[in-house]
Amino acid sequence: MGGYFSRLLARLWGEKEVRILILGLDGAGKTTILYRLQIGEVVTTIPTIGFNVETVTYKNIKFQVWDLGGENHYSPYWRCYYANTDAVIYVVDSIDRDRLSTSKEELHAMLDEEELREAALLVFANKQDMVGALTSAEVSDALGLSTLKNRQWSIYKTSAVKGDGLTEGLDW
Ligand SMILES: Nc1nc2c(ncn2[C@@H]2O[C@H](COP(=O)(O)OP(=O)(O)O)[C@@H](O)[C@H]2O)c(=O)[nH]1
Ligand SMILES: [Mg+2]
Repeated sequence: MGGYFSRLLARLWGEKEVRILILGLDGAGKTTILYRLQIGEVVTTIPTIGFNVETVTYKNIKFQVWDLGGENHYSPYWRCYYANTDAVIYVVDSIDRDRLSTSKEELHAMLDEEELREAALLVFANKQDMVGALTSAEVSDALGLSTLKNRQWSIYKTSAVKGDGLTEGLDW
């Protein structure tokens, strides 16, 4: 799969740095996705501001991952990372019905940030390999995606452990 992503990402090559954030509640599958992409070494740093950021850099493309919600609730420090973001990949645990409303709140609070006004939104309705996973339409409803204004967005169902749907989403 690494080869496929390499070719896909080659289309984004250029002088300009491309920044993609992978966000979502803890346990959604973000770290699994980052490793699944197999595009480079994952570097974990804990900045002085106190939360874990995982970074993979591939040519001029930088993926950065951290958890929303929990102790990080609406952290003002996230803003340091929002500037010049081209796209946000928002990962949702499609089996975790109890936390979908929290996930929705965090998503909308994040998108309200001025620095992310131009960023495209790709939602991964993850863990589709599990019995009882909500469909992408159900996840979309739960997150209120149809209410988003002036936002380029799309949702894909994925299984990070199987690697399903990731390429389709990134292709978008
Ligand atoms: N069944 C299943 N489990 C997954 C999937 N993606 C992640 N997981 C599991 O969910 C747990 C949390 O994943 P992780 O990537 O650490 O989530 P993060 O907190 O968002 O980084 C781990 O035990 C993963 O193996 C998936 O698509 N299907
Ligand atoms: Mg993680």
